[in-house]
Amino acid sequence: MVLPVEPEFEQAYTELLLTLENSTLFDKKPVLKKAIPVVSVPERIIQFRVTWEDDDGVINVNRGYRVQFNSALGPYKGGLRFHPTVNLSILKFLGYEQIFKNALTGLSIGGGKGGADFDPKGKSDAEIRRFCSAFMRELSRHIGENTDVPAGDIGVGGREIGYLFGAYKRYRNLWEGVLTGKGLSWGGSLIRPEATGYGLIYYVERMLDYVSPGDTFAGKTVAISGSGNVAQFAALKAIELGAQVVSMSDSKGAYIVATPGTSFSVADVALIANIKLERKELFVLDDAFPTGKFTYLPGARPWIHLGKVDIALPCATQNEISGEEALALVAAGCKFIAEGSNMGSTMDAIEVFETERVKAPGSIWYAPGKAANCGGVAVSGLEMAQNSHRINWTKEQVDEKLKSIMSTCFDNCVNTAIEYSSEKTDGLPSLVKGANIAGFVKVAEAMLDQGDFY
Ligand code: NDP
Ligand code: 8G0
Repeated sequence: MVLPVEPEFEQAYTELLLTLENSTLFDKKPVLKKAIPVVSVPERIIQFRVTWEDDDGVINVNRGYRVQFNSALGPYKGGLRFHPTVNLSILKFLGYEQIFKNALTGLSIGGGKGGADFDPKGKSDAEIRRFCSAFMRELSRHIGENTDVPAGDIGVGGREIGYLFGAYKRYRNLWEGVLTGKGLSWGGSLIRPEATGYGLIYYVERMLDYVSPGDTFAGKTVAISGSGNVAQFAALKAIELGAQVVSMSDSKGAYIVATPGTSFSVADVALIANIKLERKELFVLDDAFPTGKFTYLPGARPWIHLGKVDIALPCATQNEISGEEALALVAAGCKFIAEGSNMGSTMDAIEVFETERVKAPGSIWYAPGKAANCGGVAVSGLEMAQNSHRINWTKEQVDEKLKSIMSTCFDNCVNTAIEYSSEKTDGLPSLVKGANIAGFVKVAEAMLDQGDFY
């Protein structure tokens, strides 16, 4: 057997294809099958050298990338990831997911992703600034408000977007909405920092209400992984709605509440936000957290260490729930899994969730990232709209639009799953099929109209 050279991309590609083939889509719309070999090759990949000087005056070299995957629906749009593991396989999987996710927002945005194998951990602010400047020296030739609009992702937050935006302006002599996630006083949108985490919770609110009309987050036990942007705001919204958040984690380990019925508090999440801004590990908070409140598990992810749990929200990175961990979640009574992270679940984990859904109707419901976390890119789309009109909406206006986009996305997933299902079950519709089919159909039909295939 030939080993895939792009394992993450192959995983995202195969996962999408299997769900399309396991539906009635190509019986009903056979011409769209021709889109697959076309849509799965990026329109363009830019790969470049980034050299920058560290605080000791030593030259460092990193690899920079931008995958401009698909522009059928609008300018390429998607985040930039700065992490030592970044490579083309990871950026192609992220860019591929982004195409269909962006379609699900209902906005006019194409799909892309980029980043560098640069590790922000242990770097000074001056080093980060020099790296961002050096990265933008090349990237600035390839992006623009009507061609490609990057944003943050893992390792790229508000501070880095500021440095990148400043560098773009200096290289191109243009003030334009070329990046999203900008500061509020220079073109940013209210609610963009909160959008992915809040949107995830709004999506799960619809899932809860669909299964048991009137059901809410109040009193639910919610397990979260990660402690970055997405995890923090998912936790805060869940707490606000009366849920108990029982875990948060980072790449070094996990904190789990020591006593059932207790929860991370708003103050605990604020402590986490502060140390993450300084690029520190969660365990530095051992003395700052209330004594005895949490158990720290070094090197662990939360999933197999939980007591009873109602809702699991992976919010760290790809492949962070294995098949075994999925079985542990089912055994812990978990009924809802929704991904804040991109491709949070392995293929084995999805298989567990989907098999269980069909076998025991009402037992478990899985929402993939491209549906459940589309709130982030959606509010980025709203930031672009505000920039081009040179206006600013209030936080209530943006939050309302975000809620409406998440709700419409949920309905689209449910209705599409029902329309194209080949399942003989009266259980819950497959949100993974619904999301994949709805996203794919929108993009493929636009490509057909535009002559990308015929
Ligand atoms: P952040 O950089 O703010 O936080 C990332 C979190 O995940 C940190 O807790 C980090 O731990 C942890 N993490 C990162 N890499 C690994 C790894 N290899 N193993 C274990 N833990 C890891 O990123 P975001 O919160 O923005 O992104 C989290 C996920 O959400 C990603 O999958 C991203 O693509 C996705 N996403 C983000 C959106 C956004 O708007 N930001 C929108 C939609 C999806 P540590 O601090 O130790 O590095
Ligand atoms: O705003 C964006 O374009 C963006 C940033 C980070 C992640 C994502 C995503 O949808 O994965 C989008």
